[in-house]
Amino acid sequence: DEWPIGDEKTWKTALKDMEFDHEDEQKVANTVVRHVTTSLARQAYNMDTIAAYQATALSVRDRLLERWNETALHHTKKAPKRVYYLSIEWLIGRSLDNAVLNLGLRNTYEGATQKLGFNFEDLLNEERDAGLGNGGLGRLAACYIDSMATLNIPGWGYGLRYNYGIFKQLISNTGEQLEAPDPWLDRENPWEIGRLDVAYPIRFYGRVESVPHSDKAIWTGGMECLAVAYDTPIPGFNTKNCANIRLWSAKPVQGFDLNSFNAGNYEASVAASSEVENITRVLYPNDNMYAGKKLRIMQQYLWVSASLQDILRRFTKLDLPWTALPDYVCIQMNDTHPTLAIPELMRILIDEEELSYEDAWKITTKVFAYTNHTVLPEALERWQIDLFESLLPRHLQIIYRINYDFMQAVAKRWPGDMDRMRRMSIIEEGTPKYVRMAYLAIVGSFKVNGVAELHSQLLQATIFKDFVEFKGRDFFTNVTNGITPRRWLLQCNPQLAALITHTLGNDHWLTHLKTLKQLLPMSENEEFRKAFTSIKLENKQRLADLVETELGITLDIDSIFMTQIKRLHEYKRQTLNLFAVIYRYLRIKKASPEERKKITKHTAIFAGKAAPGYYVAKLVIRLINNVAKVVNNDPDVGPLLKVVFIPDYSVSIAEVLVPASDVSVQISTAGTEASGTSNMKLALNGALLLGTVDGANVEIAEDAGEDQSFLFGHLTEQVEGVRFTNSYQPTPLEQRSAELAEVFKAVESGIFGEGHTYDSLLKTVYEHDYYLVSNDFGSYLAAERLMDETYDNNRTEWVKKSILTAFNMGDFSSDRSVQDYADGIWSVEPCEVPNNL
Ligand code: T68
Repeated sequence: DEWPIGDEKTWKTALKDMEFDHEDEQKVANTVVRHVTTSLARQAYNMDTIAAYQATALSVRDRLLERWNETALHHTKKAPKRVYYLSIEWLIGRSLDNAVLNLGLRNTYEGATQKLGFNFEDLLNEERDAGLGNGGLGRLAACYIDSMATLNIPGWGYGLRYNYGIFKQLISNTGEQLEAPDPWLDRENPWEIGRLDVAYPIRFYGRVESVPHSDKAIWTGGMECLAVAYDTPIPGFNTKNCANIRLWSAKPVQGFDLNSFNAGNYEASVAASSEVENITRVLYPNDNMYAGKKLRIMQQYLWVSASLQDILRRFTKLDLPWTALPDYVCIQMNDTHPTLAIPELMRILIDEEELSYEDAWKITTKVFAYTNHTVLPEALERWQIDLFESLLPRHLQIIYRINYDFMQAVAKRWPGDMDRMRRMSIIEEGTPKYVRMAYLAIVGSFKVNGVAELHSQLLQATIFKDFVEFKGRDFFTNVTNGITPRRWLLQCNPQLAALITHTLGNDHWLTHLKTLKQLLPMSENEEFRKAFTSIKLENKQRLADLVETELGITLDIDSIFMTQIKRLHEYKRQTLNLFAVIYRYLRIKKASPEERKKITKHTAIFAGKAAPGYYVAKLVIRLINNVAKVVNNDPDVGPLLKVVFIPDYSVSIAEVLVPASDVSVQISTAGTEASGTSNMKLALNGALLLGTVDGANVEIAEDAGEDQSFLFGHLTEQVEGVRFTNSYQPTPLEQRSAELAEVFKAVESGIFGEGHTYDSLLKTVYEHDYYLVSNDFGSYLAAERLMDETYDNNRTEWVKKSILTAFNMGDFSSDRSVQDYADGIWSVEPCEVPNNL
């Protein structure tokens, strides 16, 4: 009301000057040049491509911040219910292209920078990926925040600002993965705003004193540090709304060590505590594998404590009773990594806000929802009690109390059922004892979901079965994952996006992906098929160029580009694909020149990182690279088969691979892949699915139409039995698969390098074969044969399948997923920033 302070005319003129005409290339150029001379402190004529990128990014950031501010102001005024997405990983990749596309300023910026003498593509390629994630889980968070902004849902993401993101993958001369640090912040990051004034104290260790006649306790001593906020604005598409990812960085509390001052030890009192700064130093490079490291739990606590303090500070400004918290705040937990938020909210409400335990619990259990991303037992988080007790003594007390009450309730439902109590306890008994984070997440949440239909059913039938009986069916739900069509079609495949927009007559499909269905009849239109095909070929050529310059391998763009891009993991079975490649190679070698003419041309494309400590996964990378060396240089093979391992897989590399693929290889053992999301990206860009009946493949194949996909392999309900047989009544490999036995002999003979190198990899299949590689090998080869026939005999049919696949993917937009969360879990409404603010 007191605005403006000072002279009104001066204010208005200043604000007017900031106004921005979307078509005005000159004005955009001015802002870019101004950033070169001011923000970058360089002479304008001294502007190289890096400087041009940075200045352009800063100019775009200004546009984002205007929207960010307007959104914040509007949301403060309207006070809607907000959702907070807590994810320990945010795999956002590059931001410049995405930002200008979402802002509707792509052409203006391209034109302006061109007039300044730069090629916009070159500028885009100067940007480093923000690689603050391992794989699907981190990328999912990035797609969801894009959709939340686009749907005008009031929401923020919270995460950690790692100084080093996922490691850079190098491949040695022997084909092995090497890991180098990713110093992504070495160049200044134009997409973040450090908010050094937004900082919260975080405590570790220390002691707890109880307060008589109350639930309250006092936690003191130990080590204190600060969590400092860094914001990354996330623009919605075709809306003014702008979301935010707030990342925390650990910082020592300085200048308060009065003891050191008094002792005259000034230097020690200002020395940075390296233990504290290590907390947010590096992203843990494991996916689907629990490691149990102390620094990791410290990361988790710093992150959830700072996020909660921030969320509650915002809520307290509304001046409402604590019982209103669930009407204004919903916290979605991306996996169990933020589960400490449950005892942390309890601690704050009880110890600091002086609520009773019961009142605090009533509130807490209405705030949280939990998304599970895996059924693999080795991936479930369980923290050792002693570690927990020393770091977070008060939280352990609270967890014991939560578990006590919970066990009482279980005992009441099933009197005397001690085995059930043992199974369901949040505390796993034994030496040592553990805290089971998934169970804590379930007990403290109001809703739990899986990430694809099959996965959600499996959760309820297996690892959470007891909890379904306790909580009832409605407590568990499914939200199938999705991907943002802005990045994964408009941005990575602009030609196809343009064809779609042109054919439909508008770009409504970018926010209503199901309208792609209207294009299904175009599969019968020859002219459309031609256009569609030539776009695929252009994208394949772009990838071929990259492979030629980076790896010196020449690809034939008339071959089938088969793509398997994901983390290396035994359950994902890159081996199945690779062994089939070797089998194909052996077949080519044996074939006569006449027979060779009949062999379908394949390009096998692999990319992905292995966790640095995952020996078998790293052996797979080594074998892929050594097979590639032999196959690509064998004159008998020529263009019939090429094998490519693209090093250092990242979001920006995915943006090249996805639109260039003909076949999407999704071949995890049935029942192991929770959902998958590369399957969605590839399908949306017209790749046919070669996959197992697993994760979201099921829904993709169903929507694409069963004829469009090549499914194979044992089904989930068969896996356990086969696995048992493999383990306890093993038969020789030749009997399980003669073809695979032949492949193994070739590997052992040393044609891909010293035979014994791969012993421990082959052994996993010879013995136990937990993931059914040998059992599914035959049907995988059969699926490939069917695929080859279609490609060779009826290319028109192939293109039709590709079109039908792409345009049936409307349900896999992250807009649909986020809307499902908003309606079914969060109960939040859109709160759109008016256009004429
Ligand atoms: C993936 N999980 C699932 N985990 O494997 C995939 N894990 O099926 C699913 O599509 C995707 O999540 C999204 O729901 C992961 O990516 C991790 O990266 C991870 C990271 C840290 C700890 C455990």
